[in-house]
Amino acid sequence: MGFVYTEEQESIRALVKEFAKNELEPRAPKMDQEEKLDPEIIRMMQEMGLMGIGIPEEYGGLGMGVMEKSIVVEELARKCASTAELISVQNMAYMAILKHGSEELKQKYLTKAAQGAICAFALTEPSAGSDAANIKTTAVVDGDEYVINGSKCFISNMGPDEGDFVTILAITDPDAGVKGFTAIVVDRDAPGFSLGRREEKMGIRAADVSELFFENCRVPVSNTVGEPGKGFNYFMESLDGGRIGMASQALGIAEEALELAVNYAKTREQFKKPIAKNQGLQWYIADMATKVEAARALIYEAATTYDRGENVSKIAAIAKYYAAEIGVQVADKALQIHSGYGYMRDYPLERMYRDARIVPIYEGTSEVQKMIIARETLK
Ligand code: COS
Repeated sequence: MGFVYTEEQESIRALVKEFAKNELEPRAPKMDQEEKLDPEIIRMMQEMGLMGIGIPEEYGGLGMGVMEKSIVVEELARKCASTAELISVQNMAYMAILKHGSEELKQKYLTKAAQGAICAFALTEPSAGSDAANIKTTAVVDGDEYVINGSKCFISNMGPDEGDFVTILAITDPDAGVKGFTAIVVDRDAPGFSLGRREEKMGIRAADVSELFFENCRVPVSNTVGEPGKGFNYFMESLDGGRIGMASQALGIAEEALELAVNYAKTREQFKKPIAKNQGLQWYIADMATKVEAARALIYEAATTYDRGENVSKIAAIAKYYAAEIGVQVADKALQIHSGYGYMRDYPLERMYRDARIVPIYEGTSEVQKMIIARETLK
């Protein structure tokens, strides 16, 4: 499809495509099996500036927009969805600080992230999954510190070796509902903060996802992001942008799956002809190609809308919902076309199929996206 990408967008795509081909593709199967990202990969991405794609240059970042972030995530996801996830979450997790944080917070945390510190975003709790407003974690002011108690679960970018700081959502005024929630930055070494178990997952196995515990955890009040009581809005706003990154992750998987399926269908012979000569299989390919193009168009629309500074709640939810669903469908059909080979670990499709399956779940399930789309459409 004929999108007009800027020179900067073309060049970041070329750079990341080459990195993904040369460095990620050969390492991805081992990282999946060992359930760990190669530290060398993280180091290389830090050097390329990918930890701070959206961070302004004055804080040491690349100063790019969501469109560029989408391109980076898409290209990484073609070869390793766990790596794409790290970058997608990283470049969403600092957004509340960037948009609403004090100059002191920006100097401290944006500079760190741009230099390669891994950051996370902690909303989910055992009682607050889709119902994000049902959090229980509290933060009580004691002098110039917060005393935080509670727990978070399924937190990406936090693991035994990863995760330098995390922006959490906590209740600071229990009588004010969502207007009593505050966003607070917690350093990994904050007293009273600890990591629970690292989750064992179906897919994106190399990506860290962990439980977080706060037991009388002490954090300076100056780590408040923006205004107390506005945290829920900041988190929802960050998720709007984050969902475009997750949609790009699904798109990257789908694009790669389609390419693998096409190559295989043209070369695999059965009944004395390439299987691509069968009309039934051609119709699979036609559906896959249509879905990939439609997802790309939605993501492009969402990302450019975001970068123009307009409200993206609806278009981001549409892009995430659609791309997440077709990511699974396209990976599934590509696996079917590869048949027995697709099911074997020698080929990347079984990993891609497992990796694609998370996207309709995290950063808001497909059902939550539909709630948002319906609410916005019925307004
Ligand atoms: N941007 C900014 N503010 C937003 C917003 C957005 N996208 N969406 C909602 N808000 C604000 C509302 O404007 C409202 O504030 P005001 O009262 O000041 O107007 C406040 O937040 C409450 O909004 P709402 O009543 O819509 O909240 P709900 O509890 O009904 O929650 C959904 C709605 C479903 C959208 C929310 O719970 C959600 O996104 N859930 C999924 C969570 C998720 O994605 N989890 C994944 C975790 S990260 S892996």
